[in-house]
Amino acid sequence: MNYKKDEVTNLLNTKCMNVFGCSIDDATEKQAYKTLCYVVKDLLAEKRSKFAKQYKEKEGKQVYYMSMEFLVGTSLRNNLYNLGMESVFKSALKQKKIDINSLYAMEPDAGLGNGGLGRLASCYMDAMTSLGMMGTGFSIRYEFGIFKQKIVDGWQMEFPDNWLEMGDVWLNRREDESFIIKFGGTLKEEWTDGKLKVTHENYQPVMAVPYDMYISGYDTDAVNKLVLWSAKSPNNLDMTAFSRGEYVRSLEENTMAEVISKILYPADDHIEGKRLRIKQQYLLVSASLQSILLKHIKKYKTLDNLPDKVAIHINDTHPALCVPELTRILIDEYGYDWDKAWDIVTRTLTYTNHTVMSEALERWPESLFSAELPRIYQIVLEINRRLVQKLNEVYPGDIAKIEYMSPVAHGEVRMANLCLAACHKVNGVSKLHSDILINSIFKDYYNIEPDKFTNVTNGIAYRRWLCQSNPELASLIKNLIGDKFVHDATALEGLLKYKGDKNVLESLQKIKLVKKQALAKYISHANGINVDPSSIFDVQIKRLHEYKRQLLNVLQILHMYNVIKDNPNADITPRTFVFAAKASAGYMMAKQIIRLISAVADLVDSDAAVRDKIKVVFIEDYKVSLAEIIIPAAEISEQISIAGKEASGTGNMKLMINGAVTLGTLDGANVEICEQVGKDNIFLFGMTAPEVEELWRKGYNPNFFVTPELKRVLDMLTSGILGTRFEDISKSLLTNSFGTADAYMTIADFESYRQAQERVGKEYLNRDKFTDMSLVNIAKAGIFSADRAVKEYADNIWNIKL
Ligand code: 7GP
Repeated sequence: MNYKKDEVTNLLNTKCMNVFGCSIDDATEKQAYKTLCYVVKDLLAEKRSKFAKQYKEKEGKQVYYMSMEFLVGTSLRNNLYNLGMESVFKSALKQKKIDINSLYAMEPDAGLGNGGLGRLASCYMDAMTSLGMMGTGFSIRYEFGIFKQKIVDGWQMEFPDNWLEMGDVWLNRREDESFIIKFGGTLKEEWTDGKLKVTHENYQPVMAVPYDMYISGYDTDAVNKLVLWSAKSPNNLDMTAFSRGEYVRSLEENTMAEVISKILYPADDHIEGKRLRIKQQYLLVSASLQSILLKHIKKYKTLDNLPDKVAIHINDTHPALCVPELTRILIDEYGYDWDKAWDIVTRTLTYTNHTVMSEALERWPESLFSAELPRIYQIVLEINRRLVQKLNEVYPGDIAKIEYMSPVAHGEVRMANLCLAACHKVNGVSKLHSDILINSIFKDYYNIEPDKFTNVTNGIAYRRWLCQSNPELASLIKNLIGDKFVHDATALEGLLKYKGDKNVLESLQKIKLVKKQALAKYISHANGINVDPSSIFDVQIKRLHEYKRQLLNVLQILHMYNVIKDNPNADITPRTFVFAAKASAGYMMAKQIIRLISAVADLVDSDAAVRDKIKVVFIEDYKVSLAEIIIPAAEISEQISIAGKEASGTGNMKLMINGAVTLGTLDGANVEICEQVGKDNIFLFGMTAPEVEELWRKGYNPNFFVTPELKRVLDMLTSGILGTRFEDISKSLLTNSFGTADAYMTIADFESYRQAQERVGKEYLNRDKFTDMSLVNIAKAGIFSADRAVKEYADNIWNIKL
């Protein structure tokens, strides 16, 4: 968009006057922030309306991306950048003595997600828009997003995240496009004219009210929408109860309804089978599908062509109720018979799996499911009956297999099986992960319908993670290879010709130092610790989970501590270990590990012989906007999950494109990162996925893998040297009563990790060689762009021509 400074000033003044009754000169900082957001939102609205009109005329196919999570982060800078208007706004505001950065700093993160899965959804919205696709995201307008984390005496404490206070500036409420969602109740069945009619009675109605958030893309005519549903009681107040003086009861029903969209469940890679959660899921699915179908029928006067015009994507199993709900709407509301409805359902829906962790596979007790969603339950039973009939033909008499594949069995409804049975495409999120899906957990489905399964390796919105978070690096790259990479990330390969170029390496080092200084400043402010920007910045930032093995990292730090204690002159390259991670609120072991990290940080810091060599920092409240500060400063990217468990990882890609070198196992997308950069430009260690499997098969006893160095470290967990005795952690690693100790093979991989860390320290000393590695990582990161990933979804999964 092309606006001059004066025009921008006018826009700001008019908006400020309209909303706050004062000119921008007299606005408070909060008013200035809101004014700026409203102006940007208006610009997006204008673009959106043009885009939607053009699109309507084309009658192309569009995608609806259903996800219980979108980890949007902040939008202001991203929108201005994408509109190409950052500098004109900056200077217009500067003229009014307002620093745009201080307005950026006021924006809260929209933390409507937990971690990788939610952030991926947001990266894909960005990419769809940048590619000019018509794509709509659907989720829930949680009043409280992912909790705010504080660390008190080493313990994680959770506090509510009231993001709407300043974050609602981006939302447009569209009350008149609300839908009623029916919970509970009973079913009445009647036969009329040889047809069974099911009526849902005595249900509790809840109104789903949509709020739109515009999603911008880079240098594109497109503006897309993320639609967030909020739950509301359809009856405002029970006036009879109110007039009888029963104020509280009169409000009760409202509160019961509204609680559905109150808060995001803070669990990732595992589930909480709670009643409220299934209600959230059904609210999302039912409201979104009702809205999609209504729009479709208005435009095309039929739903027969739904699969030709619409792809509905199920982001992990959380929105898996799309399967029975779409079937229900087609049958109950639009009069389709089963076969025709099922044909439309299967050709419209697609599904991505994001984890192989068994505790994350969603299953609902049949009793809860049928009580909350009686009609949906009935449809699920019918899907199940028909499927079992079919499977009996394919696997006659193999009851165990058929049961394993069934959506309903052993008193449970299993959401993944529902998706596998209904969706015409199913994908994993990295080559290794997709292979594991077809060779193990989804093997039986793969055997009957191999063409259904495919892979799309994850990608990131790299313009946010590189160009916006690290403008210094982006501008160096522009000077070296031009700006093609801003549209096409694979152009970054052009950097390879600067391998070994002293000047370029020096510039890269300078930029890294600037970003490390910025992070050091943040740390000093947030943690009151001074870290040395010339030390290696070694970061592990991700959700806290045992499979991700933050514990392996800490144990190795304790080992380094011992090495320095034994020999204060030991040849150790100074290192700053940075951790940031939220633990799910009820996950005790994860919380203990955070406590251990804090204890190790204190131990190291209290020791004069050690603290100049190593520093350990746990930065609290990890979130998108914090990642944007940490990632550009990182030099070592810790991706150390046990092989076979991290579906892909996306932090690994963000770190790589900022020049961090991966220290990792051959897990998830690390495998493909290694393919890209070659073994010389990554620090690999540990068992491979097949080796892990083999060791489990043979029987794993961690006690056989404890080296003398490790023994010393493990003893420290319980000796009292850390202030607290970490008995639980020690037991989880070593007590092998039922062959269950060390479920993530931290001990088996320790020695190999220790050696890899030693290599890191040594190789860093040759700064030019290390920076060369860093350069190769940046150059080879292009393939991990979300633009590439979304193109693959469009081509192979959604069947959308770009
Ligand atoms: C994550 C995976 O753990 C991570 O490896 C992957 O990169 C990311 O999804 C995006 O595909 N999974 C989750 O965040 C999650 O909650 C359980 O999965 C449903």
